[in-house]
Amino acid sequence: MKLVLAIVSNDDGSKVSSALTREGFAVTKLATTGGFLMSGNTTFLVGVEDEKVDQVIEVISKHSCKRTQIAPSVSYGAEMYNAMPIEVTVGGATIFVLNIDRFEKV
Ligand code: 2BA
Repeated sequence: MKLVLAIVSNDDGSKVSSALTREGFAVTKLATTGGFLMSGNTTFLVGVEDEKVDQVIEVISKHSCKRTQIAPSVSYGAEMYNAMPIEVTVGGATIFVLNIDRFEKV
């Protein structure tokens, strides 16, 4: 079994969530914040059998758009640098696939 952990833009969160649910996957959504832009994004946890991982990634990528965003200032840890605004490309989705040693529902 694998855990697919996918970070998507808040703008795509509902579409991704609906599509995964429609395809029959169990999904948990977390409200998260990107460390660089400090803006909200959505993180999905999807536990699936190994052979379904590619299908999950396909659904997520189909509904996650690449977009450009302006980072008004650059933050590194607690310090904030008022540098020139820079344009960054965000998404579609940042996806991690983790091995699951054990899965229980009790
Ligand atoms: P943020 O950390 O807010 O990053 C937003 C976008 O800013 C990134 O898009 C990337 O294009 C740019 N960026 C991030 N860190 C940067 C840096 N140190 N210098 C210059 N540009 C930087 P994505 O790569 O598509 O990432 C979207 C969101 O996915 C991130 O939001 C973060 O929440 C998450 N993420 C991306 N890579 C990650 C990783 N390796 N580990 C954990 N979370 C990650």
